[in-house]
Amino acid sequence: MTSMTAPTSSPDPSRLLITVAPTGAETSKADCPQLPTTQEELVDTAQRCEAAGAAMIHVHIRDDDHRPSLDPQRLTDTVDALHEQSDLVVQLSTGGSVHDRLEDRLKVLDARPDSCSLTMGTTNFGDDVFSNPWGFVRDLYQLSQEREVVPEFELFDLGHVHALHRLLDTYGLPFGGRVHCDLVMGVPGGMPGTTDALVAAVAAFPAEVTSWSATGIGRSTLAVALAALSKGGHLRVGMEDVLTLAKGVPVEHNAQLVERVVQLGAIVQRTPMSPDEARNLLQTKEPAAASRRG
Ligand code: KMH
Ligand code: ZN
Repeated sequence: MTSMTAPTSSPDPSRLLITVAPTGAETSKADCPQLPTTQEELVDTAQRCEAAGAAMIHVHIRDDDHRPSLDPQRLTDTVDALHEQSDLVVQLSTGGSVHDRLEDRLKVLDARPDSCSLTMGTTNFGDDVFSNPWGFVRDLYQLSQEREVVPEFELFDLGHVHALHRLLDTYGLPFGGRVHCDLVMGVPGGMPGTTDALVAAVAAFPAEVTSWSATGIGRSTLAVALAALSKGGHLRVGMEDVLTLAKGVPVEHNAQLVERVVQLGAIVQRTPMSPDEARNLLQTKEPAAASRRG
């Protein structure tokens, strides 16, 4: 894989990749009944968010009791259902929940997603620890190269940006040759959701980075979105990261968060990318014809 070179075509700067992260692993269905946790709810979310302007979905699944799950069959069924019933680029979380075992997180790639999240280091995560030791990062990266799954590098801290330099220098470019990052900002334990932190992280990116998005947790969501837009980045939004539209106003459907950033993008003359444009940007592998909506 080290022989891959980055494609040279430059993406259209007026296009905006919107990724929706609708569920996450940290909020309970009991606390937030509108959180999409069943396959039916996830498909509805994908369809409504695609109609609203999203091009990629970052997926965490739940079990029959709505608890976070990495069940291999359920992951495969979810990827297939999303491919069959939406056009979105399907990105599976390999982060899972803070309680998931590293070996189970590696098996996520068996479900053959288009993309997978790949967090570049261990982070304090509120009162918990989100564990990503170097050996795990390396193994997951090499597995993504073998399985031809495009990673999205999740950067929770400036040190994660430095670790990305080390990874690319040592193991070469990802499958497809593009390097796409997502700054996850405002996690208690990671970098703050501020313009200053975003500018510092972007300035430290390796030269190989071809595209990036950002998301701010909780109240930092709008500050991070505005900072990312002003630096030419893309956006991730969703109930994994924020549960209110304003103080005391709960999100009722993830599509509302997508619609809001479509409006922000319009102010700076950025229009939402289609899923096919996102596939081209990220150079994902074409899903098997049978499993992709025709
Ligand atoms: N649930 C967090 C501990 C990812 O999806 O890759 C990790 C997370 C990152 O959400
Ligand atoms: Zn996630």
